[in-house]
Order: sequence, then C-alpha cells, then structure tokens
Amino acid sequence: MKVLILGGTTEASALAQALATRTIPAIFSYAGRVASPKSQPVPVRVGGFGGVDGLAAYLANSAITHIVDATHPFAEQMSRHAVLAAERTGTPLVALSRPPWQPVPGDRWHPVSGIDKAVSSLTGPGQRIMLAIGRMHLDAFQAQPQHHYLLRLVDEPDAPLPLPDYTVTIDRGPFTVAGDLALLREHCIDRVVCKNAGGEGAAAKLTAARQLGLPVLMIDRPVLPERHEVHDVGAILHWLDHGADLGV
Ligand code: 3Y8
Ligand code: NAP
Repeated sequence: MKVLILGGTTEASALAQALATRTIPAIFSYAGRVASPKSQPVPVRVGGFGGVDGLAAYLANSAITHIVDATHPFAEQMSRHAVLAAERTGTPLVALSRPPWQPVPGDRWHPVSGIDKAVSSLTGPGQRIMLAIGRMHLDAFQAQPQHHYLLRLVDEPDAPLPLPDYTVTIDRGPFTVAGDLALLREHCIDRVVCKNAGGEGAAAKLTAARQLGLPVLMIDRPVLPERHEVHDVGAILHWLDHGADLGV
C-alpha cells in the first residue's frame, strides 16, 4: 500500500500523522502555494502534477495504490483532476472533506455563490472590511475600491497588492477566537468576507464576528465532482483497511 495525500488542510495533516503512526507508506502533496508549507511526518512533494495526464503518470510511476483527496473545499480543479486521474488509472480514491459551516443564532451571514457575487455585494459607502480569503482572488475586489480592506495573508506580498486602500496582516492558521476578536477590534472592522471552508482552522473569525455583531459575507463552496467522501481520519483508515478494494 502507498497512499497519496493531496494536502494543504488541517485534516490532511491529521491524516498524515495517523498514517505515520501506523507506518503506512504515504506521500503528502502540496501545490507549492506558500513559501514554507507546514512540515509533515511523511515524505512531501511540492508543485503541480501537470494536469490530469501528469497526475496519472505520477500515480503509475510512484506506485501509488490509494489517493486521499484532503484538499480544501475550494481547491476545485485539484479535486476534479484527482477524480479523472483515479478513474483513468483504476486507483481507489476517497475525499476527506469537512462539512460546510452552518449559521447559529446570532450569526449575521449573507451567503453568496462565489467571489464575483461577494464583490458585487460590496456596493455602497466605504467600510472597513476583513477579506479573509487569502491572496489568490484579491484583484476581483478592485471593483469596490471605496473600502479599506484588512487582508490576512500567509506570506509577505512580494509586490504591491491590487487594491488602493488596505492593511496586511501576515498569519497562518489555525486561528483563535481571542486572536480574531483582537484583530477585528484593532482594525475597527465593519464586515467580514470569507469562504465557507468548514473545519476548525478558520472558524475563529466567525465566532469573533458573532460576538461583535458583525455581518459576514459567506462565499459558498464550488460544486465538486461526485466521489466517495468521508469526514474524519478514522473513516479513512477503515476505507484503507476494507473499503477501497470493494470499490466504495
Ligand atoms: C499551501 C500549507 C495545516 C493546514 C492549515 C484549513 C486551515 C489554516 C485557514 C483566514 C482564512 C485561506 C488560506 C486558510 C486556512 C488552514 C490550513 C488554512 C485560509 C496553508 C498551506 C497552504 C495554503 C494555501 C492557502 C491559499 C489561500 C488559503 C490562506 C501549510 C497555510 C484564505 C483559505 O498566498 C497564497 O497563495 C495562499 C493561498 C490557497 C487561499 C487564497 O486564495 O489565497 N490557503 N494554506 C498549500 C499548498 O501549497 O498545497 O503551510 O499548511 C494551509 C492552511 N490554510 O496543516 O495546519 O485546513 O483550511 N488558507 C480559506 O479558508 O478561505 C485563511 O485568514 O481566516
Ligand atoms: P486548485 O485551484 O484546485 O488547483 C490548481 C492547480 O494547483 C491544480 O490543478 C494542481 O496543478 C495544483 N494543485 C492544487 N493542489 C495541489 C496539491 N495538493 N498537490 C499538488 N498540486 C496541487 O487548488 P488551490 O485552491 O490553488 O489550492 C492549492 C492548495 O492550497 C491545495 O493543497 C489546497 O488544499 C490548499 N488550500 C487551498 C485553499 C483555498 O482557499 N483554495 C485553502 C486552504 C488550503 P496541476 O494541474 O499542475 O496538477
């Protein structure tokens, strides 16, 4: 058995730890999006595979027997490629995903279906907005230059960012409620924009926003391809022991 973990999330790291503890051979894969990704207790590879063909070739050349797609729910292209390459090579695949966050009493969420809808929801007088969506989609918010944006990024930007009025805070999660409360207060934030990532690593800002009575623009997830999905490491271990070879 040799497991390819498509990683980049808290759950992927927890799975890597579980496989290392059981000395199940695994390789942890990062896209190479950040300067120094978190170290892992199993061998790591960094960088794209080169599309579906590249991934299919990698699976064959590296004698991968199982794929666990533990990427972020917004890593839509990687998940699509994984399903196609798994089908083409006959490699069992399961997704380790986390359910979307659901609002609780006191939340002031405004759900939107994608980045562009989030941008168009920001018309109106200038506000102080925490954009907790990372770096990759910032240029879309040029359409709403009247706001002051608080940007939380993993790495220091190596060039000016495409917005006229912003503050950058460099941090990588998992985050804490106390830390996010302090951040929202310090920057006098009026509204939070975030992705419905689910999981624990990025949930702190939602609790902090609720406690401060702030509205949250919640970007719904993209639709991912049909595939077998589980939501915890135990279910992955069970799948590796029993389910994979039954084609489930
Ligand atoms: C490179 C590898 C672990 C994984 C930790 C999780 C939690 C902390 C919260 C906010 C939201 C955001 C962002 C976020 C979180 C975890 C998890 C998660 C959100 C690292 C990591 C990689 C990335 C890539 C990075 C993206 C960016 C998104 C920042 C590691 C730290 C906003 C997503 O600069 C860039 O290009 C950053 C790109 C994709 C989204 C974007 O569009 O900018 N994640 N994040 C992975 C790779 O190379 O394959 O060092 O751990 C991982 C984590 N980030 O094991 O503890 O599990 O989700 N990551 C979002 O959810 O909206 C921050 O600030 O509140
Ligand atoms: P994406 O848009 O779905 O993927 C774009 C391309 O990046 C893929 O086609 C693939 O390149 C490469 N790639 C993505 N994930 C990879 C991985 N784990 N290993 C090797 N190559 C990978 O992905 P993304 O949204 O940019 O996410 C990139 C990474 O950051 C993923 O590991 C994801 O789990 C993590 N992450 C993303 C978010 C987010 O908000 N998107 C949040 C937290 C963590 P090729 O086509 O060349 O194979």
